[in-house]
Amino acid sequence: MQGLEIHLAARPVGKPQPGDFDIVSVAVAEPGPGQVLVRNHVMSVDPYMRGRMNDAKSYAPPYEIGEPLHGGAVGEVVSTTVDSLRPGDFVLHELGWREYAIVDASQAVPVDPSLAPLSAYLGVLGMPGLTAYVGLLDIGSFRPNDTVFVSAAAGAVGSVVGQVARLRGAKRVIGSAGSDDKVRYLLDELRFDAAFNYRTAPVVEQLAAAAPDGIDLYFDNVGGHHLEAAIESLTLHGRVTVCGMISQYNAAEPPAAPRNLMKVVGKRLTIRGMLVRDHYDRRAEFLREVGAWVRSGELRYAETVVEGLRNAPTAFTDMLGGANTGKMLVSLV
Ligand code: NAP
Ligand code: FER
Repeated sequence: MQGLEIHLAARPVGKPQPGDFDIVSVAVAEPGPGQVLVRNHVMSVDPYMRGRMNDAKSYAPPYEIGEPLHGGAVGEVVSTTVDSLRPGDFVLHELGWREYAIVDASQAVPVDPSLAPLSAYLGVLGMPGLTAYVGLLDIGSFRPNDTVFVSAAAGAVGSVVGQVARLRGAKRVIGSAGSDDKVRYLLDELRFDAAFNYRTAPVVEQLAAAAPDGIDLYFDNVGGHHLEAAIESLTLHGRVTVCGMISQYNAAEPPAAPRNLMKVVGKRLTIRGMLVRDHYDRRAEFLREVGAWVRSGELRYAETVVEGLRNAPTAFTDMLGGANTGKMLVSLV
């Protein structure tokens, strides 16, 4: 039996191009001792993958040229050499970007398709949802009555940040996004108090108008002018969770902003970075609270699903450009 996988052909310069990826047909192997063969049903494309395509030392090692890419995926166990996993079981694992994966059973987390759709384990109830939950509550020290601003607010992480803030009793939740449709989605579906399209006018002006009394907490997914604007609007002792800076992931030049970091001093701001890998001890609590809101419909989520492994590189590049509302996913069956 043959299966397709996506290899890194070349390190992208700027925005990834189709030639940076190879689509390769390989023979599907049998699982060795302690392994399972998984047929992937759905895989994730995530912003951090852009960083791993560069040959730069970072918190995660670079992808290798000529090797398959990897990342979160959910699939069905086809054959197994272990007693703990049976054919037909569904598992979450880290060998996406391929139709079939040989996964060490120790690296395969069983998921229950009757509790939530398989895709949810890669988004709202998965790594991005946990990032939002921990980043808001623990890293950002969210308190009821805070005014919260989140960028990339219509995305996988941002949409959970804004809704958890609302459900936990924020005074005001403000989001920014890159299209008028996304702004409408934030206001009408996710019930943000205010939202704006950062492409239509300077962020600093739109944020000041949306938050006349300032913001207490900024959840940064974007960096650059968004961070600069947030520093302007933050109140005394305000807090920033630095989750990501996607405006820089394809950039070849250092960012032009923020230029106002000295205001961190006078305002006594706290700016704290985070990596979700440090916080899996919070997963059970996260699933309890956010899972209940998802089941009750109080917390909504969207997915943008691209079909077929061949389209995964385009899905990835389009996600970096803002084509997704909610989590960007690739379905493989
Ligand atoms: P996402 O928000 O679902 O998708 C990325 C979005 O970023 C796009 O849809 C686009 O939406 C926006 N974007 C792209 N370029 C932009 C720019 N120049 N300015 C403003 N917005 C831009 O992705 P996600 O998975 O939820 O990730 C969101 C952020 O969280 C990223 O920075 C990611 O690296 C970070 N993250 C960090 C951790 C951690 O552990 N630290 C874990 C997960 C994610 P628009 O249409 O609104 O532009
Ligand atoms: C991202 C997704 C995940 C990201 C970072 C992570 C900064 C971190 C994962 C980890 O904890 O290793 O988009 O961007």
